[in-house]
Amino acid sequence: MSRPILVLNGPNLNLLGKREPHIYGHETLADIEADCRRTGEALGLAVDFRQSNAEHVLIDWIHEARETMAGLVINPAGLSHTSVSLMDALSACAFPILEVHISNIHRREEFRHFSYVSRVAAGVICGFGTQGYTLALQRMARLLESAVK
Ligand code: CA2
Repeated sequence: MSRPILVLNGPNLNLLGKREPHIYGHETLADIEADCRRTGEALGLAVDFRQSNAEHVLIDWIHEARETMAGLVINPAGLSHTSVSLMDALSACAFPILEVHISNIHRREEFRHFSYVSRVAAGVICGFGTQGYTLALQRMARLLESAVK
């Protein structure tokens, strides 16, 4: 049985669809999870989808993922721009890491233009709305396929 892909969501993403739809759209995190599951099934990838508002919980899940997951898709939310600790946890992972942002962070405030996570990610998707998650899963399938060849 092959390992699942962990899809991790950082602080405040539980509010998606409930506030600021002009930036993040109308889809809720549950809608995104359903999209990821559908896409994962089509790609033959099991998806483990999680969200936490706590940095230490995200870091603990990343540590655990090192032994249990095949890859990581992460929307680190605001922690992208601030967390050396999250970057350090990610840098200890051997599997592919893909970073997703729903909004185009480069069109927004200057402080969102830099991401610590991008330094350790194999790729970054931003500004594609919630579709970015399923695009990342497609890319993950391709990366894992070429890794076994
Ligand atoms: O565009 C993204 O996906 C972000 O990662 C979202 C983060 C933001 O800090 C990043 O700069 C870009 C914010 C997540 C909070 O989402 C909310 C959703 C609805 C209402 C309030 C916050």
